[in-house]
Amino acid sequence: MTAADLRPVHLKCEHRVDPLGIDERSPRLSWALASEKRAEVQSAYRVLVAGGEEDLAAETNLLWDSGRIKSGRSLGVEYGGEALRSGARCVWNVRVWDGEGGASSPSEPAVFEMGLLERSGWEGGWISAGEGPAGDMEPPTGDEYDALGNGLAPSPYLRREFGLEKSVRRARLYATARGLYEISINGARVGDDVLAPGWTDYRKRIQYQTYDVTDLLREGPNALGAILGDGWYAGFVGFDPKRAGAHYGTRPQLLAQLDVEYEDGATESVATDGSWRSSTGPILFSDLLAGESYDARKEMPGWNEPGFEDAGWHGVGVEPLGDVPLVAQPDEGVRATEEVAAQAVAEPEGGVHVFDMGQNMVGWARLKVRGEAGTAVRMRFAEALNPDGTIYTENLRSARQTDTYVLKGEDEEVYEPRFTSHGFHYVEVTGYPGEPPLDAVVGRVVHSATPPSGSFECSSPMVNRLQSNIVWGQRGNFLSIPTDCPQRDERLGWTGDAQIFVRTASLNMDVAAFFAKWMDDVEDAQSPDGAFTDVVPLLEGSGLINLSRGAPAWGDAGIIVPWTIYKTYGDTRIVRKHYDAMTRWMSYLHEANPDLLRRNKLGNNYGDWLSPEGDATPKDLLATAYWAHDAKLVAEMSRAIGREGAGYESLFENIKDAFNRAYVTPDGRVGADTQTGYVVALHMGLLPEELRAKAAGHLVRAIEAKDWHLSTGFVGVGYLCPVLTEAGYPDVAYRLLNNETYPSWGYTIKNGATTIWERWDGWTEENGFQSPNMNSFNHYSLGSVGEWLYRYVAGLDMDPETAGYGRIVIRPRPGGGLAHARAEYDSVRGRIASAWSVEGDRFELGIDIPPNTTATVYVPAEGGAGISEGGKPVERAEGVKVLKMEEKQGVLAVGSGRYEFVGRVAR
Ligand code: RAM
Repeated sequence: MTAADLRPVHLKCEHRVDPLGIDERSPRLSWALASEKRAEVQSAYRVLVAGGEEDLAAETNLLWDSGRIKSGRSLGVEYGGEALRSGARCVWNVRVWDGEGGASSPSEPAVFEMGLLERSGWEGGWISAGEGPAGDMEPPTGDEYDALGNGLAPSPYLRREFGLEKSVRRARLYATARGLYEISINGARVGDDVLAPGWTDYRKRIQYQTYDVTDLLREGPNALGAILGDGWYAGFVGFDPKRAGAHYGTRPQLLAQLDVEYEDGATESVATDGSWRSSTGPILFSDLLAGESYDARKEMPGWNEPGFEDAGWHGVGVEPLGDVPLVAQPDEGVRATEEVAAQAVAEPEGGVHVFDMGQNMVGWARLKVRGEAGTAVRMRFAEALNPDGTIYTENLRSARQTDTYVLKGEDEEVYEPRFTSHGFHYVEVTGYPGEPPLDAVVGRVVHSATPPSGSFECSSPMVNRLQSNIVWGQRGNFLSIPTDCPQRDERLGWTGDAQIFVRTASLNMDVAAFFAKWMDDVEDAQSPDGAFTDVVPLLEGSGLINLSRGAPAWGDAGIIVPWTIYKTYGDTRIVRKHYDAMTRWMSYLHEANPDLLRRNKLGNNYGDWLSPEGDATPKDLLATAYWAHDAKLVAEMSRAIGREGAGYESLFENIKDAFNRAYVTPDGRVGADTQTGYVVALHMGLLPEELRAKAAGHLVRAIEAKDWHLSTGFVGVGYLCPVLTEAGYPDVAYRLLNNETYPSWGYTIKNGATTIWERWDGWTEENGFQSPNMNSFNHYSLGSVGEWLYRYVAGLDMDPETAGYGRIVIRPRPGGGLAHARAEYDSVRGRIASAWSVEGDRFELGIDIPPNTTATVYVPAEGGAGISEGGKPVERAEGVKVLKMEEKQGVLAVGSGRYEFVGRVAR
């Protein structure tokens, strides 16, 4: 019997598609399911893993055969075959059985490959340019460099030639840097990662990347070439007005190893050692915040190919491997994923051209230019314009974000920087020879390449713009770590921003691997007494403000982020891995606050950061609420991994009691009667049942008191619309959504926002720009309303009792004047969709539910109207069970499949 209908698709290993170079010794395998039939389930599976495609197809020499396992499981199946060695390439597939016992065909094969698992597998050491300090080399000169005057150094170029005597069967390059690197073989760039190896606390953990370079090698002479940048390791980081030497190091170093396997099975390695040569070249300096300065006249054609005359080059310094763990990059890495064409170019001053990219974006620009050798073209990047059309750069603080290109004088020259990144909507070009055409500048969008997973769209252009702004904010700020902003001298992994946005992020893109990586950073930064930090990776000794530990709603990211990843992706390993860190945090809070009100060891207590009413919401109230929330989440995570969670459940109840005694009145008023106070109390389940409705009423009154506007800051904003909707006030939530006056999302959009602003009043008619001291136009925190768009407006949600969308809830909330709304989401179990439209009182809802899941569906049925599916009364529809018919809606249970419902809404 076959069940050709049920198909395993989207095979993933460690959350990724065909990952190369992983160091999980028992990799987890997952698949989603697709089928055209209704109510499909998986009753069993069988995974096969082999060392190559042929063996897999023939089912010979298998590394692992799971056997037929009777189970509906499709997530996180641990590889259970023989131990995998460094570099082992594994090809696998899965077949599944449906509810009737029919077998599917095997899936398309997928691949994963092990990285360098043992430290002893690394043969070389860390190499750096020259023998002495980097200052040995010719320093850049000129006004531009002098103005920086802080030791920015030219980028080292490193090379080595080697011969290969036989034809190559396979070759892998493992590479990393203290700093940033770009590597090439025989003149061809290796891979498409940028800003590798990414940011970690380099004193605790350094990521390496793995590349398949088989096709780049040839029999005979070959050459490896690398360019290094300062990056987070040695460049400007955060608001430190000097180079980051104080944080990690001062001169970049490369560690790389090329492992070659010949056709005859013999192997050979070429590693970073004393045989490499070094020089400087056209990159005068390249810094994440300062930008890049490139003199094309200094290019060295052929430097990364064999046969290049490198007699004038220096040797290299070699440092031993050291004992900082080298780990395989667990996520997708950073890449340039898209190009943005300039929309317009203006000339606000003679010779100053300003390109409008039509979108606030993050990355850099590719410049196309023709002119005389020695001509310097300068590009400055900004998010906004002054009234006279010149670029507004004050809000960048000390981040220079300027790239300079000096022409070599060829026909057409094309330039892109390597080791920098800018946040910008406008590019100012000066020194361009002649009139620059519109395509002289092309925007390159750079971010952690988390795969898109969801989309939301509705009938309101403003709301669609909001969704777009959220997604652009996510792309721009997920750059190896979740940052607060991409433009000014900050760009740090602020934990509060990450926790409030993570759920929204997980709907827009597959962030499972990205946050798994960042949680390692979070644990690296945790202080010995258990406190999670304000920023991750932790930056110590950082100028402007004194970063702290333990801040409410910031440190709590150490609980909320892994919980969200567990819930969204069904990933229990992230919970297991960080469970001790989480319990240390819980003890830290408890020891400091034995009376169960969180008033001690708060670090910098930011409160409801950037709320239009300042610190009106008592900070200790927020702190205590978050602690209770942590307790509840840890209890749930404990159960998920089979640990005792009861202690945390009672802790939750006890904090809840203390919270009520301290902040809640008998008529349901919370704290200082602010919106955020009610929002957290309701969202976190802190009120006795009988006071919930009252408190929700007070929340609505508090909104009315602001003339039906929100007054939430970073902390309250994410849960505001969900809480209103859950409490029976979707109309109020929609009112906030549709507002176009200050403060609202619509106000920022009316004023030209194409990303989420840091502050509700980033720019106002009355006052113009907010203080340049802190005014980013690309911060995602206030975009945490995004989850409400998916989960409530479109109604695509997960049953809170399950993880990984095992049970789905489809519950659209038509309203707000929307004629239609739609969300699609590639969950770990397969594609989910919910699309509704209203015409008159006719309500249509089309949904997709993936196999092996079930859904509860709420269909509006005003006045007890009947519901139909596929043209039939729902009672007779295949695969639909009516759970309840209520006065205004029907509650249905369905299995997988596509369904078309028609119900009725009030006119
Ligand atoms: C600002 C950051 C960040 C916020 C902290 C408290 O400097 O931009 O968004 O989390 O302050």
